[in-house]
Amino acid sequence: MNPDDNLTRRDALKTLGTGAVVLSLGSLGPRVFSADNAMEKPQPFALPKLGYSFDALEPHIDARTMEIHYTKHHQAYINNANAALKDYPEWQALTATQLLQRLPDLPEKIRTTLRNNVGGHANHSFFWTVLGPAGTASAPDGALAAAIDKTFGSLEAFKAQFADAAAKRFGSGWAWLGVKGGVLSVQSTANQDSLLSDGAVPVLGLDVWEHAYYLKYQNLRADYVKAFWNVVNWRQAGATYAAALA
Ligand code: MN3
Repeated sequence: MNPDDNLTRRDALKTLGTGAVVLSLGSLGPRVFSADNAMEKPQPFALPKLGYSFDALEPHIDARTMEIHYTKHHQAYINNANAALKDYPEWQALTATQLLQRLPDLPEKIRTTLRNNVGGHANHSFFWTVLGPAGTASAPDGALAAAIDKTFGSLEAFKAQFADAAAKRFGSGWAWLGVKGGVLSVQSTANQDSLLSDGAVPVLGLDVWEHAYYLKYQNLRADYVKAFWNVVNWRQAGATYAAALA
């Protein structure tokens, strides 16, 4: 465990102890993602730095979509989440990850708002990290590659299952490769629901809201899903998988 985890826990408990809600020691899990991930940062929530320019994913994901998606949509989730938490100091010591892991404990008045907007912040913060310019880390390797082969039969079989989940998600939501109890699986969630709220850890995710693809692909979601494979940062997915097993 990282020494910072203890400090974070102590601070959280101290803060929570003064509020109406008291969490028991150990109820805040260790960090899920690396410390520089926005999902593990203290509040107030803020846009993470993108590791590449808006046009870096062209032609698969266009620059205009990236710019609007990042500066408008993601920012809106952040603004809404921070506004909802403003009057709840006892919940301000938690990270986005911790809030999503504790959804049933959140005050009912702001629970749905946080589910949607902390979820939106976390999902997008995660999504930006698993994208990268074409060709930088174009296939899984190491433990993740082995686990994908073992679980799905082959990388191509995994991609087919993932694309199916992305295609069948009705309306707005996400397709995921997640790990829970050491087991990989393909999932999809509605709206901005997070795998973290189900005790799982996302390894790879794809935003299938229309705002993620409509400018370039219009109604052709399947073409967008196919193009996604060109800009997956498998190195990042592999690192997340390794950390989730540790
Ligand atoms: Mn989105």
